[in-house]
Amino acid sequence: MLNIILFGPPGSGKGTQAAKLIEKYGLLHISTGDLLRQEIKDETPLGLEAKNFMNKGLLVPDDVVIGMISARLDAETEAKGVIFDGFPRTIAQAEALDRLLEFKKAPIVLMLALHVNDEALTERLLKRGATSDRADDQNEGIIRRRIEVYKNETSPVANYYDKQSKLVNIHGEGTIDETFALLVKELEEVA
Ligand code: B4P
Repeated sequence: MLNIILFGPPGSGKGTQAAKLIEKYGLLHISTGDLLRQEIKDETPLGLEAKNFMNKGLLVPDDVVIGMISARLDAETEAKGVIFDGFPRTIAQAEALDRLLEFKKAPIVLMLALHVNDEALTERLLKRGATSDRADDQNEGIIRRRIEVYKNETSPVANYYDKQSKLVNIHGEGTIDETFALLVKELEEVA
């Protein structure tokens, strides 16, 4: 199984590139952001809890997200591989994912980490906020907090996979197609 993590700060292109990669490689896309937004839309208890954190630019608690991923993976038996988008975002989530995949004997093959400077991230997210209903993209203060949370809580996850020799850094400041080409080049070596 080709299990891959697409990693990077908010606005670095994870969701955008995941959509293109699943089309090319026929992989399953699991985005914790999308799953959480669906829970919010459905007004489930999980969604109501998550909304409080997401609208402030904070991470949703690990136990909530890990439980959600575990249920999603259990429901999946046929996939050729999974692109994890926006997960794991903490070391606790990374350890939990390793345990879940060890059980399935299908470990993470690669972490592709997108790098984009803070100003470009803020600009991209404000642009999306102007045309979408995502509350977390509509306020510059909240966007800056998400970037800070990424630096403090999420970026150590890259070191976790680097120690397993699975981290590949990708320049993410080019166009969507340029970044896609860089990702494909890395994937061709393991696919
Ligand atoms: P996510 O849904 O993961 O959202 P995101 O990090 O903001 O990035 P996304 O993938 O949507 O956007 P992209 O960069 O593709 O998380 C939202 C919130 O959910 C988190 O803040 C947190 O509260 C919660 N959450 C999710 N997962 C969690 C977890 N595991 N643990 C705890 N909490 C969790 O695109 C952004 C914009 O940039 C788009 O408009 C796109 O068109 C544009 N863009 C992309 N690439 C571009 C390029 N190369 N050039 C120009 N524009 C580009």
